[in-house]
Amino acid sequence: MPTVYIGMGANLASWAGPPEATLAAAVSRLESLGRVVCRSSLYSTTPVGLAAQPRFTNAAVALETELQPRELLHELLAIEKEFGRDRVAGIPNGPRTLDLDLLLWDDLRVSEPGLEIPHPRLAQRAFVLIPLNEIAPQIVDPTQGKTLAQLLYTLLKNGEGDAHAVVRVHNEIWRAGACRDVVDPAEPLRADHDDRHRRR
Ligand code: PH2
Ligand code: MG
Ligand code: MG
Repeated sequence: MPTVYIGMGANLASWAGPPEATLAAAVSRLESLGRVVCRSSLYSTTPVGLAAQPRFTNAAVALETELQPRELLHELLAIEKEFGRDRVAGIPNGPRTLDLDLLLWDDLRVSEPGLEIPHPRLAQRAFVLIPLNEIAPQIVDPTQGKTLAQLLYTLLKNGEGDAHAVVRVHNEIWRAGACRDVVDPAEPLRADHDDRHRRR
């Protein structure tokens, strides 16, 4: 089944509570779209693009789903709305109750109005790459031909390494779990060349 990586972010409270509670509740909603196979830790991150706003809470999850890209995008926008996201009143890069971004979808590349996969700013954003690298360091970004670990290394080397920019936080409400905790019974049956990048 296809695996989709989704970036999550919030810096305003929603009806579910503070950002970390919103992200936890949003994962429960994502479970209705497929199977959430792993989730990163929570991170407190310095706002990028517009400085005068609260710090963000960011995370990344992997979702196995049979939905098509447009269908999933539609569902993600609906979930954002459920948690109070107002795209009409909101300002670009501004504060929000919930942001759900399609980051990667296996080897798929889509460039259409309103839908771009991989996410076009993936490699420039530590608040995306650090959580994503935590759950999927070996995944290859098909536009760059590089693993997430390589992209993160390059980003940090180029001076995006501010210690306060992306800080891992612990919260009881959130249960992090890397993909390697998930046992895939089909794994040993896959052809070796297919398997090589997945081995852990
Ligand atoms: N999202 C943005 C703009 N800036 N900054 C941080 N730290 N985290 C975000 O999720 C974020 C941002 C637009 O989607
Ligand atoms: Mg978004
Ligand atoms: Mg975003």
